[in-house]
Amino acid sequence: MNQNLVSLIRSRVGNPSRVFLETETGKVFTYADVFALANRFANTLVRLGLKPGDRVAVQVDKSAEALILYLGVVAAGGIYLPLNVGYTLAELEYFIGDAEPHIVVGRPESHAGLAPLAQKLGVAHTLTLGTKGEGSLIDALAGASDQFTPVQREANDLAAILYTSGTTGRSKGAMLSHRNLFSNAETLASYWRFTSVDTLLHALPIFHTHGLFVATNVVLLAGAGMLFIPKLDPDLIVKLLPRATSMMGVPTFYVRLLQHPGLTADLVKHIRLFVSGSAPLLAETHREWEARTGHRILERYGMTETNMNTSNPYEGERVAGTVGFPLPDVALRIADPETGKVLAQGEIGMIEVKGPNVFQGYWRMPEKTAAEFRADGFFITGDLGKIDEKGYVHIVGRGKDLIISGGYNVYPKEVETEIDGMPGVIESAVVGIAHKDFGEGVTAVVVKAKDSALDEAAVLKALEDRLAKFKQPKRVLFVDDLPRNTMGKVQKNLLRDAYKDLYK
Ligand code: MLC
Ligand code: AMP
Repeated sequence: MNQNLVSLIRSRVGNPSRVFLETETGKVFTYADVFALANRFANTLVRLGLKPGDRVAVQVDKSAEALILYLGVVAAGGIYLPLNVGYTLAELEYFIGDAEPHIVVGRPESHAGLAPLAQKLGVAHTLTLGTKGEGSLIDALAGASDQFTPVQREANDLAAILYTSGTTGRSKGAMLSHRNLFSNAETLASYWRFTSVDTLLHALPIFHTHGLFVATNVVLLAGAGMLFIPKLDPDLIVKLLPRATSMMGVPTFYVRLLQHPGLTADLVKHIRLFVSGSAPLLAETHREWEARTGHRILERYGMTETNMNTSNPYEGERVAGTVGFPLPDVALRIADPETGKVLAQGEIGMIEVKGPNVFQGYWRMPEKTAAEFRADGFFITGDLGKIDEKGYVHIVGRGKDLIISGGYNVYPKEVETEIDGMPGVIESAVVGIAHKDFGEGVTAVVVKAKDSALDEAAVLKALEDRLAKFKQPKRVLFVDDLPRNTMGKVQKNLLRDAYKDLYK
C-alpha cells in the first residue's frame, strides 16, 4: 500500500464537498478543491523536473494556496521544506546551501533578493507565491491537470525537513517521514476526538510543526474544517470563535486573548477544545482562562524532531503546569542525563522518547543524529522533567541552552556569535528573561571595550539584516564582567536572576 501521507489522507476523505478551509476574506476550499489544486501543484512540480526525494523550499506568507502547496509537494514525492518568513537572506543562504532544494518558492516581494541567491546555490527554479493566490508558481499551473496519483512512498521515506536551531548555533534539518507525520496525526485526531463536525480556528504560522502538522494534518485526517487566518489577531479571533469548535495556539495566544474584553464565557460556550503547546503555559494563564471562559486549556508537549509526545487527557483531569501523559504509541522515560540510566518515578532527569513519531535524524549530520539517540533508540529531547505519582509528565527545565519566545526557538549561541563579531564587543551572553507576552524575552548582556561607544541601538541595528526579528534581543544591557563559575563558564542563571523584572 502506498504510504504517501497524501494518499493516506485522501483515502480517509468521506465527503469531498465538505469545506476544508475558509479564509477571513471568504475564500472557500472544499476537500475536492484542495486535492484538485494539490494535484495541479504536483503535476507542475513534476513538469519542472522534481523527482522523489527532491526538496522544495518554501518561504511565503500564510495563505490557503501555500498550505495546499505542502500537499502538492508531498503528493509528488518531494520533501517539503518550509522556512520562517522572518529569516533574512543571510539565514536563507545557509538553509538553501545545506538542503540543496530543486525548487525554491518565495514571496513575490522577496524575489529580487532570493532568485540570485538561489541560482548561485544551484537551485533549478525559483518561483513566487503571494497571499492573493498570485505569483509565478500560480502562473506555472496553467494547463496542469487536476488529476494526480500520489507518488509511491515507503513509510520511512521523507515527507518534510524542518530546520531547528542547534546549541552550536548551526541549524539542523529534522527529517520527518510520511509515517512520522501520519501516525502522530492519527493519534492526535483520535485522542482529541476530532471529527468531521469540527471547525478549527487556525491562526498559527504554517512553517512549524504546530500550525503545519498538528493543526492541519489532524483536521485533514478527521475530515474537519478550519477557519484559516493569517496570524494571531485577537479582534478577528473573537469575531470568529463563535463559528469554531476548537483552537490551537502557543501560550502567547491565550495571554493576549485574555486581554481582549470580548473574550467571555458566552462567546466560547460551544467550543469543544482549546489546545496549547510549543512553550510552557503558565499555570496562572491556565487558571485565568478557566475563570474567564469556563474552559480548561489542554496542554500538550512536542518538538520538531518528535511531533507530539504527551498530552493532557481529553476527558479526565487537565492539570495546569503539566503536559499530561505520553500519547498511546509513545514510550517516554526519565533518565540520568549523563549516564542514560532510567530514573525512578518522581526523580528529575532527561526526557527521552521513542515511537513512530520520532524523526529519521538530522539531514546530512549522522554524528549529530547519533549523539542524540541512546543505543536502544530513545531520542534525548534536551528537556528536563519528571513523572508524578499519577503519571503526568512535568517539564521542569531545559538541559539545552535554548530560549522559547512566543513559541519560536532561539539558540543563544547564534545571537552571541553575531554580537561577539561586532567591533568593540569583548563578549556577550544571551539569556531568556521571563516576559509576560512572549514567555521569555531574548536579552543580550554585553561586555564592551573600555573605549567603545557601542550602545543598545547600535547592536540592534547591526543585527537587523543578520537575524530574523524574533531572534533579535528585546533588550541589550551592558556590564563590566559576566559572572563565571570556577570552571570559567558563564553563569546564565545569575543573569536571569539579576534581570528577572526587566519585562514585568
Ligand atoms: C514576532 N515578534 C517576535 C515574535 N513574533 N519577537 C519575539 N518572539 C516572537 N515569537 C516580533 C515582531 O517581529 C515585532 O517586531 C515584535 O516582535 C512584536 O510583534 P507582534 O505583532 O507582537 O508579533 P505577532 O505577529 O503578533 O506574533 C507573535 C506570535 C507569533 C506569538 C503570535 O510569534 C506566533 O504566531 N508564534 C507562534 C510560533 C509557533 O507556531 N511555534 C510553534 C513551533 S513548533 P517589531 O519590532 O517589528 O514590532 C514546536 C513544536 C511544538 O515548538 O511542540 O509545537
Ligand atoms: P521546537 O524545536 O521548536 O519544536 O521546540 C520544541 C521545544 O519546545 C521542546 O523541546 C520543549 O522545550 C518546548 N515545548 C514544547 N511544548 C511544550 C510545553 N507544552 N511545555 C513546555 N515546553 C514545551
